[in-house]
Amino acid sequence: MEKTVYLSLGANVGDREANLRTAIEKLAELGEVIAVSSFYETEPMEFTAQPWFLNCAVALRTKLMPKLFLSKALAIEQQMGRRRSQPKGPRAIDIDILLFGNSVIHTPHLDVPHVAMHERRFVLEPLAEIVPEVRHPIFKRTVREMLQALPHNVGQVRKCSDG
Ligand code: PH2
Ligand code: MG
Ligand code: MG
Repeated sequence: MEKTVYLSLGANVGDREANLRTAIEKLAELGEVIAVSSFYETEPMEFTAQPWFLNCAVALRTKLMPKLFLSKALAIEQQMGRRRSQPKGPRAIDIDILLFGNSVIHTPHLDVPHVAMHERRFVLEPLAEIVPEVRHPIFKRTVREMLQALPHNVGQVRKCSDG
């Protein structure tokens, strides 16, 4: 069965825009890319002593099961030179699964919905641009509602170009 998966992509090392575009091209091999948000310049969150990120959201129709999709997304990160040193630190590319249809998945290597998506402006703002009405399967809130509920002062994001 085909499902729509929503992804958050981020880069803050190297040519950030080229990295996002390369990742989107590679993701197109895992299914049909149906929407890409604008690219957003975003303030680093959680681990703050690092360069600003470029983030975007992607919607993709896929026949792959979540675990296989995850391993292929991680393989793309590896191919693109991602090395895990500092947790939440600088990276050439990060591909995070936000939502996988309406699935709720809790395993040691994969949690869907993404556990922090509702707290992150750098995730919700791009996602709201492409699918404001999609609903979080646990909180039952739409992306737009989650974005509106964020405190105004956390995590600056600036829209820069179309994805
Ligand atoms: N990713 C993180 C931690 N902090 N901050 C921004 N602005 N964008 C990110 O993609 C990001 C982050 C962990 O993956
Ligand atoms: Mg991440
Ligand atoms: Mg990640």
